[in-house]
Amino acid sequence: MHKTETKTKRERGILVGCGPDVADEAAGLRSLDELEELARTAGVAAVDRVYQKRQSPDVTYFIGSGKVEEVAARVRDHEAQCVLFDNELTPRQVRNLEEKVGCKVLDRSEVILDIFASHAQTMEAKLQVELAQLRYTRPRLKRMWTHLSRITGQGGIGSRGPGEKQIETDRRLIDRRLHQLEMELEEIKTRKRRQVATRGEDLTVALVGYTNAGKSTLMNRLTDAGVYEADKLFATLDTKTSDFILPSGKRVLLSDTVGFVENLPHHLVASFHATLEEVRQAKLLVHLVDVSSPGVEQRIATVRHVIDDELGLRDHDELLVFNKIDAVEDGVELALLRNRFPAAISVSARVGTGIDDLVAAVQDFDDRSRQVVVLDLDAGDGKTLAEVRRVGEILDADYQGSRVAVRVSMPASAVGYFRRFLSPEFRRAEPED
Ligand SMILES: Nc1nc2c(ncn2[C@@H]2O[C@H](COP(=O)(O)OP(=O)(O)OP(=O)(O)O)[C@@H](O)[C@H]2O)c(=O)[nH]1
Ligand SMILES: [Mg+2]
Repeated sequence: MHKTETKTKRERGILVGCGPDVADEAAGLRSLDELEELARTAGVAAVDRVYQKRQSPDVTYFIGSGKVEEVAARVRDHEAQCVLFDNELTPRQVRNLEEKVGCKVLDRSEVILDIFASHAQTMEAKLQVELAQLRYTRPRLKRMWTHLSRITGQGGIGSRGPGEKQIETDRRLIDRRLHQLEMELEEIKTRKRRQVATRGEDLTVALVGYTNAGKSTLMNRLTDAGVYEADKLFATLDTKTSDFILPSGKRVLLSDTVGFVENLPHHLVASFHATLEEVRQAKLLVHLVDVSSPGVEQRIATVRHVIDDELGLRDHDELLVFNKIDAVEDGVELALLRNRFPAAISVSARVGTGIDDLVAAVQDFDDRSRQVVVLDLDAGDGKTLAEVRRVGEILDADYQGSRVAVRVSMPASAVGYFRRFLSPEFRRAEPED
């Protein structure tokens, strides 16, 4: 109840961005639009913005000292309570800036962290947010202490003694908690990995994409998951898995998960590895793109960068899907995009257009892909062995008395046919109804 109260009372904030050259300015301004959206989600109304073109950031303030004065003046004019920087700031820059502008200064990472903290619902999400917060806070302890000393009226610059000791203790406490969180999350990850291993006969698919692309809406269209969909950034922070059946009768386990955003702080992605475990284990990634948003290509690149580099899943198969085609005109821009990404499928998760094409593409992927499974057969069952040989390629066979464990690579779509021979680790955990 408290939360909604504070959320409705919006703080006023000034947005600040800084980029190197003219060519970059359009992207910089678009990024500021997104920061405004992030701010709105975090409960801050952006009342003004300042953008500076600058070759390299200033060590003391990030922006030039003249610009700092300008920001300070705007803070006074608008009676703003915070200044939000689109760029990553060092703890020292934050401290220097706060002194000059007279209100709190946050960078993009902190804004995103704030949203994550207020949207985290489940235990897993909460643990991950805490991990990200602590990882962010640890190198900034000094700044926090300095603030504290300023507020309490003692110390300030130069009185380092007790502060250092306090930082030492805090750092030790943080390290202990960090270790504990990492252990708990590792356990969750291991548990999930075990669950996924028992899904041998189903096709695992993960929905990935930029935040607000419509992943949860598509999830609800394809399955009866009933997940939360909303026109806000990072509405989903957990992974939810639900199923639907392909025309071939094969079951697809579809996972909806947290979205990505440009300049997503690295430590945040790292903290969400437990939640992203389903993405890691998926055979196919359905990469959903909101084509009604600005900077579509940039967003595609951002998501691919997170998947390839941050998560290290370069080898995963991707099916690119353009969403929200109901919200764009079928004009030049869409034609250019289709030209750039000819394999992409166009859908509207909200209206339902193109969903059949999407399902057909998933079916097609399944028909084309191969899977390695272990079948547990009666050594004398020549008929089944012959069938296995006909559809697949036997990699090795392990004879144990009258039984034989055959490791075989076969079309993924054929696995269901042999389901009663699948060795337990490849079988579905729950019984079929
Ligand atoms: N016009 C239109 N809007 C859509 C479509 N699909 C989703 N939306 C809207 O886009 C907004 C975001 O949808 P979500 O499904 O919550 O998006 P998400 O990708 O799960 O977002 P996060 O979980 O916040 O990352 C909602 O307001 C949806 O109603 C579509 O096909 N057309
Ligand atoms: Mg969602």
